[in-house]
Amino acid sequence: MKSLGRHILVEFHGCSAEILNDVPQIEQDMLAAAKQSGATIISSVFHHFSPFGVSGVVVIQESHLAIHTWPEYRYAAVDLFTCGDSVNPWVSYESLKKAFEAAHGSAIELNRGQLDLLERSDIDVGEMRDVATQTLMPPKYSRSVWFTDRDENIALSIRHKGKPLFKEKSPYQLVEIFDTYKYGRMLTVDKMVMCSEHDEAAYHEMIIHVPMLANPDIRKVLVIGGGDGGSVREILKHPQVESVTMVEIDEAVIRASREFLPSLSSCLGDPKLDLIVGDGIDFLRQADNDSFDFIVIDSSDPVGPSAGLFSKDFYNDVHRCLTPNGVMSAQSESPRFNQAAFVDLVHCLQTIFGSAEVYPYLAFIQTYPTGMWSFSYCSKRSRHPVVNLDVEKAIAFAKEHDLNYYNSDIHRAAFCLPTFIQKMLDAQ
Ligand code: SPD
Repeated sequence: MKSLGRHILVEFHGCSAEILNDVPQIEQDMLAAAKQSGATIISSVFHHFSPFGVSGVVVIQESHLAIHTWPEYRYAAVDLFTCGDSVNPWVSYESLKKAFEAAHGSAIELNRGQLDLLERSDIDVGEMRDVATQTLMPPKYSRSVWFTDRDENIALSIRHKGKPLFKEKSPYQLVEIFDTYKYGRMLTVDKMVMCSEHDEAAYHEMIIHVPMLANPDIRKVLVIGGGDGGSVREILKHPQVESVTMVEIDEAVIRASREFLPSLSSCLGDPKLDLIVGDGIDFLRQADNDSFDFIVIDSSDPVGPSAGLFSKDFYNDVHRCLTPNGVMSAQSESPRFNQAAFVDLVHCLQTIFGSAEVYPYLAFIQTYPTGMWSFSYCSKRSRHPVVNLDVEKAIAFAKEHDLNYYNSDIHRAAFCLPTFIQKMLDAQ
């Protein structure tokens, strides 16, 4: 070799747009390309960028492989830099061209550190040896792959172990489960976080126990959405409940949760539960008047199959199907991350239930962008969510079930809205 290293600058055109936007897939392809070329992998870091694109680097003992993708142009810029004779960067080139389904690839090769221009000086930097055995330490491989839930201005990133445990494009959405370092397994749809093992309690305890402990006579419950099973699990902690009907549109969410999120889906086989795979909007349109004491809207965000769960027609049906003392709770998005969706939903509910019967409340959900999340409690006939609370009973309930987030103080405090949220709701 006449140089220290070979650097190939690569242009891939006409690639699969889907692959170029898929962080775990690209990481896997880059690692495979590095291995095939004979490289020793030291670490990898991969990020998703807004609104599309992935950037990442695989550091190898013999230098690096780096990538930046533009899925909207089906284009990837890749550079493959290897030192020494043991690694052939062109093997990586061929491997990536195939992996990205590139219609066209081109590259230029540069020699880096031309030996006839360099002057060598002998230095002793020592060797890394294990203290106890004095054997040479092999390089450690560390990786850094991130899931990012974002809009164009705000993002929340959570590090995970790479390849998703579950990945399926259902007829409605992309359903994935990632194994994260801090939050256990995490369910996402269309690249938005739905819940994670280690912080889902906040969401499910608050959407269920706030309305149920303020209304101890609830016997017939309907859940729209909620395919992971967390809401049903919490509802069934209330022994007076006689029946729960759950209508989830996406069978893939239920299947993924049953297989990979057993702590959430544990009650999906309960005899009190009637689990319907279908469209919640159609279901309520056809449901009888006054048929449920409590309706829970445990939806995903207002895009794709959930968009209709934020509409006036849908909530007119919710109101119609509640018994005279009935109540409902809905996840009503983040007042900061999804301000318009939050404000529009609260206003819509006020026109249907009456302004005095709609109570937005907050919980801190760590894995959702900004952490600040809202729910909305509505009652058909003046069932106040705090005045009606039997505090002693709430304390005993939280203790008996060893709850993680809900307690009677949180119940009351959740309805105290920061001034900026009151202002956004008051502004027309
Ligand atoms: N962006 C998060 C909104 C998700 C709300 N639903 C989560 C489903 C949990 N059962």
